[in-house]
Amino acid sequence: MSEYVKSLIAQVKAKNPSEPEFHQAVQEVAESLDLVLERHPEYRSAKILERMVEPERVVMFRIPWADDQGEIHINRGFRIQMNSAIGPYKGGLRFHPSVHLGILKFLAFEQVFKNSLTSLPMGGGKGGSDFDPKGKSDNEVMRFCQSFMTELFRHIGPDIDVPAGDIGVGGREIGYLFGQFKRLTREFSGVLTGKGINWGGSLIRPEATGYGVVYFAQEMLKTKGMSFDGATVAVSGFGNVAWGAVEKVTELGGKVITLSGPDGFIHDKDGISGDKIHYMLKMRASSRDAVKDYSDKFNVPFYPGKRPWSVPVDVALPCATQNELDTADARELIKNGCKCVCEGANMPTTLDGVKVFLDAHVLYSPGKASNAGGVATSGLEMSQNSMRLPWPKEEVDLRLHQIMRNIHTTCVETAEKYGTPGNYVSGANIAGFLKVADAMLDQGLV
Ligand code: NDP
Ligand code: 2IT
Repeated sequence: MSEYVKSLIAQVKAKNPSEPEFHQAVQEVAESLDLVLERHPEYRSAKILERMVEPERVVMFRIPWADDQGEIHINRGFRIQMNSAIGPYKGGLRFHPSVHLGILKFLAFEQVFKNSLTSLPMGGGKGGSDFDPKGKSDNEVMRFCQSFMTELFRHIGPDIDVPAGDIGVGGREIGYLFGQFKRLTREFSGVLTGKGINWGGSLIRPEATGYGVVYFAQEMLKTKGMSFDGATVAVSGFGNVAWGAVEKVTELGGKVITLSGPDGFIHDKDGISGDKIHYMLKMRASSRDAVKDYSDKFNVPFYPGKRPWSVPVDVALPCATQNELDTADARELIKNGCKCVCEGANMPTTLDGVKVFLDAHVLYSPGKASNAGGVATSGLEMSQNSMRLPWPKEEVDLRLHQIMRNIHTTCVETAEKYGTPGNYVSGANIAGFLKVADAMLDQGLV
């Protein structure tokens, strides 16, 4: 690592204390950029990276709401408008008790590079709240979403900033948020993505992140003459991303044998297919947030408090949350013969875990490349909204598939060009960076 990058990381840590996830995300990107910054002194002299680690704008606000008993609660809301060099800010909203400024800054930072990789005109942003949707009634969720939007609406717009879902924010929440935005602004626009199909949403958006992960993994496997046909697959999580991934793996002839939740993981040797995939949606909608329900229903082993990475598989798809796969997990996967790790979640592998995969030369892709199908399809939803013309399912899926293939090619070619063949981390970081950096140079000191 160059002295320049070392000192940049040190500055970020000093200036943003108590934000370890943000430090982690910046470090991963900055370490990949050494050679780029050496070859292009203009980025250094224009302080492009120093600008990129500072959000263009952060909005933080109070969200008061009343529960079904009339008791008043106060949550905290955020929107990080990270970078608008290549398009309006774009990125999801996360509702989870662990949300704080640092988590959303890490996600917004990742989003900038991810959105750049999609080749669509989208800048990077992220937002959310420390609200815990677990165990809340429908009416409570609605009142919370309305209160959240009552402040957020003044900061977003279809050409300004377009939020979407993430952990804890799915179709139901997007509906309540959209309703309140429309009421406050008297405007029916594509201000959010992940909308319902009857009111501006895109077909395939719910499946898109998971499908995209599998399309990307398919391309990775192809480089080694492998495929999903007959492969065993470990998936973590059981939310939106995991669900789409399980469905697509199964369609391609693979067998998903694990799912996980905050309570532990299940091991279904027969594979998660048919009605079992549908049951994942029921589990998520129950707002119990427990994967044990699957083992009770289908009578398969449940391992409380454990992660799924000890089960021997050909492919691992981490689809739950950040830092859910550490060094020991990475070593265990490799020892058991895993050949490909393709991230569905954002930053699910720790920095040291990533090094284990890279040193072992297993196929490994960072989330910002392999989970870009979700936001890419959000971008396609924005296009359809602007045209006021919905596309059929086949067209959206075709475009999604093409975008994932292109991202794969971009990562492979960029890694090669910058002397790190086969390294998807440097390929994704460098390619994502270059497009945004050049746009920033073009637009002057802003
Ligand atoms: P969901 O809310 O549908 O599912 C995520 C769930 O995973 C949370 O409810 C959380 O439960 C649970 N979880 C937390 N820790 C663990 C763990 N260690 N093991 C298993 N499950 C755990 O979210 P999504 O499926 O939308 O998102 C999953 C990941 O994918 C996130 O990293 C997200 O940022 C990323 N992503 C999502 C996209 C999208 O379009 N939705 C697009 C691209 C990336 P608990 O609340 O109890 O902690
Ligand atoms: O992390 C992500 O890319 C998302 N949560 C999706 C963002 C979006 O705008 O669709």
